[in-house]
Amino acid sequence: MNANEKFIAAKAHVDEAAIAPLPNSRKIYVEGSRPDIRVPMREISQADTPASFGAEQNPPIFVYDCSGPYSDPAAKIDIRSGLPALRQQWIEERADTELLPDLSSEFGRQRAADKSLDELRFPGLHRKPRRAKAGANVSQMHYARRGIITPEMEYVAIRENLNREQYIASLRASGGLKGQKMADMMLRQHPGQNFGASLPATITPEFVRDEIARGRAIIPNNINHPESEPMIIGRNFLTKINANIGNSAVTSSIAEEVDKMTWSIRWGGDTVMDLSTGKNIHETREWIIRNSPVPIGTVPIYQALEKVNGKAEDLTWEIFRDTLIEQAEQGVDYFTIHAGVLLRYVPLTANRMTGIVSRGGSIMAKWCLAHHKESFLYEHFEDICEIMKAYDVAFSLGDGLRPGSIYDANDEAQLGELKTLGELTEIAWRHDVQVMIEGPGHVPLQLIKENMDLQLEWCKEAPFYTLGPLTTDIAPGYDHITSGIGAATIGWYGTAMLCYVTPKEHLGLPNKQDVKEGIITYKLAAHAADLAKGHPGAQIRDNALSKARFEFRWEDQFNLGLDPDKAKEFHDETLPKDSAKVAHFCSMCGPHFCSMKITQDVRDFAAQQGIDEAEALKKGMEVKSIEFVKSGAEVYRNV
Ligand code: IRN
Repeated sequence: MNANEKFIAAKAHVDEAAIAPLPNSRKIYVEGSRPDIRVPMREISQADTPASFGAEQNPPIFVYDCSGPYSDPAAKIDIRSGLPALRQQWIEERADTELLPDLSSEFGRQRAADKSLDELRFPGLHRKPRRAKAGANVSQMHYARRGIITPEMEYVAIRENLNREQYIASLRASGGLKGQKMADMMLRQHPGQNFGASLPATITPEFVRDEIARGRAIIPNNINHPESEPMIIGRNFLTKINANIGNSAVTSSIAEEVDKMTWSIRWGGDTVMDLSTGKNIHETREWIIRNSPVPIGTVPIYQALEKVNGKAEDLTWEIFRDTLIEQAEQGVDYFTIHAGVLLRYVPLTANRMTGIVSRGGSIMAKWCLAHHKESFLYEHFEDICEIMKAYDVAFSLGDGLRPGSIYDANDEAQLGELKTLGELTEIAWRHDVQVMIEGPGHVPLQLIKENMDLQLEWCKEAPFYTLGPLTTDIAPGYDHITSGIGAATIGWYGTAMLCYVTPKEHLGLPNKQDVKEGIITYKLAAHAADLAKGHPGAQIRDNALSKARFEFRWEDQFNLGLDPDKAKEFHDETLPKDSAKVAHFCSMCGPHFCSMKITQDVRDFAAQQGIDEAEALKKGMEVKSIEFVKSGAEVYRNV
């Protein structure tokens, strides 16, 4: 049996590694104004501070949790039936949608009728597709502009606050020896420099509504994906990350793609894009959406191209439109649409080092040149808006002309397209359709700010969603890092969502390990941006981890990190014994050179002598220097 056949045979299978609880973590839910608004968070508990550091209680830390029911031991997961339809009630209550008797896309109907596909088909409860009633607009932007705060908006407001009030309360209540002082220390945050963003101390549902109404944030949640837990993308909120998965003609199966989705959200993927271009795209997507608690994005032109056997010039508006409807009725939450690749921009790429590197962009450029006509995506943009608002699919306006090398960064083709994306944003907003804008690509550090500033100006602050950018081209195999640097920088300047890049970028289809590596790299880039912007509460986790590190609470240091498994594995490589988990040193500096241990000695010394820390430091340093000279090369033998 190949991997796909095994999966189809088992069907209930979820990769154990993707659902095992993270250490010392518990899933909690914060209830909103009604009992069915239950916002998930991960609570990480900590050990008490050892007596030598003052024997305090350390309160639990709450972190954002994208993993959905997979990390809830009380949830019964069977991927054959899909996840519970969390938002169904909210959608129905609005009474502005209707169930369709059948799929309305031609292709969807054909696939449904094809008996030979039965084995591959998602077997769970068949959801009839839903669409807006005639004349209705079901986008969150439409509700927001009419002053309505939806349950989705309240949900994301609670989610963005990371339960900060509860955290502060538990911190104060925990008392400990230093009580109030510890609370203040844990909460102290640097003000950050936020380049024009306006971050409120507490995110309220009203603030969320306002940001969506003015187009500065989006909640991607198609009415046909009621399984999704609402999340928000906008520069006045936590920076989000997207993970790309999907098969190619060369490799991977439905099983592997569902596994990659659950794996991505375990490590913190806020959204997942299914970029499948291989076999059974329709069925693969159905399995992914029905089992995904995070929004799913796609690039519909990829599937449209499959339908015309890979011949870009054979694409038509009708085939594309049918594909949009097919995917909207399955529940795709946002579509990448490369409508800014205009005929007149294509010649501007002739003198580039790396031409057009976007898959969608190159397909559209080829079509425009073959027909010598303006792109049908551009010409039919208002028709596309009509489809988007009938299901609440958000636009992710594609950057088909993004630079694919440092040499091409911020050139005329790229910036011409960006301007057009700004014009299209205004058209979409006239239809109350949610929009984000895709960005590059490859950009050296010194050009990143200019790129961000132009996007804010031309696209009227619609959320920017960038692929990195890679800040140098010289490290194939390490492009998660070359791009993570750019991602943190552009995130700080105001990008709302960062599309991950894995170590396999430019080299091959990522496997599960690459997916994890890419996600962790992007989580840290996003968090670095949140710290720099001064997002309220972002620093709490840093403070907690640093305190654990200083107090040699090794297990807490691992558990509070983005990748507890790797931290523990690295530590245990040289000091595997349990006794090392309370030791006041690690194998990096050994027992005599640990700066944290020395600082603590200095503080104790100061307390004993009744002198201040600065004086003690001076004295302590003298003592240490004598110790240093005496111990010399002996040190490492003691480790
Ligand atoms: C994000 C920002 N710019 C591009 N992206 C993502 O790149 C896009 O959302 C999609 O997931 C991926 C490939 O897009 P192209 O190559 O078709 O443009």
